[in-house]
Amino acid sequence: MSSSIELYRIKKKIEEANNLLIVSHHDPDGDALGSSLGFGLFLDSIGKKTTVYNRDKCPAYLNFIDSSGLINSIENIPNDIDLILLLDLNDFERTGDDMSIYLKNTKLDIIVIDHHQNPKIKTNFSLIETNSSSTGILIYNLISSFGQPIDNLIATLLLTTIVTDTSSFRNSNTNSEALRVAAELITLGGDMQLINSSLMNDRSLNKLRLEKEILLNHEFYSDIKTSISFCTTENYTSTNTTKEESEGVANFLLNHKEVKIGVFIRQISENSWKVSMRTNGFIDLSLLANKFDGGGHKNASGFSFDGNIDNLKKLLRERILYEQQNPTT
Ligand SMILES: [Mn+2]
Repeated sequence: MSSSIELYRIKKKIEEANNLLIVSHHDPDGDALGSSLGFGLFLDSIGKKTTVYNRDKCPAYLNFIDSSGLINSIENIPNDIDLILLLDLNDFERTGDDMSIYLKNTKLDIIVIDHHQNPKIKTNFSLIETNSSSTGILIYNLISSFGQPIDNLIATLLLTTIVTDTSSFRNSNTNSEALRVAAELITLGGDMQLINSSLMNDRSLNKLRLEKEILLNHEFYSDIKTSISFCTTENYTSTNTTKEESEGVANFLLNHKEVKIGVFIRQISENSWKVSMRTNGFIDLSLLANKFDGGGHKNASGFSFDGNIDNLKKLLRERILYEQQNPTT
């Protein structure tokens, strides 16, 4: 089905609903929060009741976003919800355990609006554009179809989705649509200055200390053009930092010209790790992540791993070498 028909069906479905629940993925980024809070504000402005849920709170680097209306517990979801929207995800598991159970048990219709590959949710209402730089762009198209004005708050939230998901227009997913929509959002009052200054001035000395630890753990494998670094729970504790302060390490590793794949591994608990991978078109990282039961995009993906980190690095290196020697076209 063409996306304009999908968009029309979804718009109609939303018009018929009164009390909507918007959910995005846990550990939210600028796209998850900008899309859900931006669309929530828009729905409020056209007279709907809206509840915006995320398992986790707004991270410090996005604290220019007003997330005071966000709920983090499924107990606070109103009983009279009549439609559910899932944004920037396509797998119930990405919402967290509680919400995942809630979604599996609900009889309500579910709309999915997303730009990730390998959709896992079966629904009659989905708007999925893997070429779109952010979910916020799809939300922008959807809001535009209502023919209602977009105010400067909504414009800033939607602009945030593009700036963060393209790493300030530097990732290879930056296309003409991203630049056009960003320009239109700035015309509508989107505050690029606010977004840029918040994203760039979030550095603390503790973060610098954490980065030192992460760089001490850094290794470059020239045969697979891959930089791998990791951060232990001890590194976070000793520098008085949290996982938020290590956001973007995989991208940072990619900033070096010999590096084609940046891998950042974060320790969750003794034998549990979270892996983030970034590239700019070198190999398809979504396929690589799938091999480890993870997911994501071609250029940005991740997975969780239980076991020893040396074993994890060994498996990763073998798999990356295999993918490089057997590229899937
Ligand atoms: Mn996204």
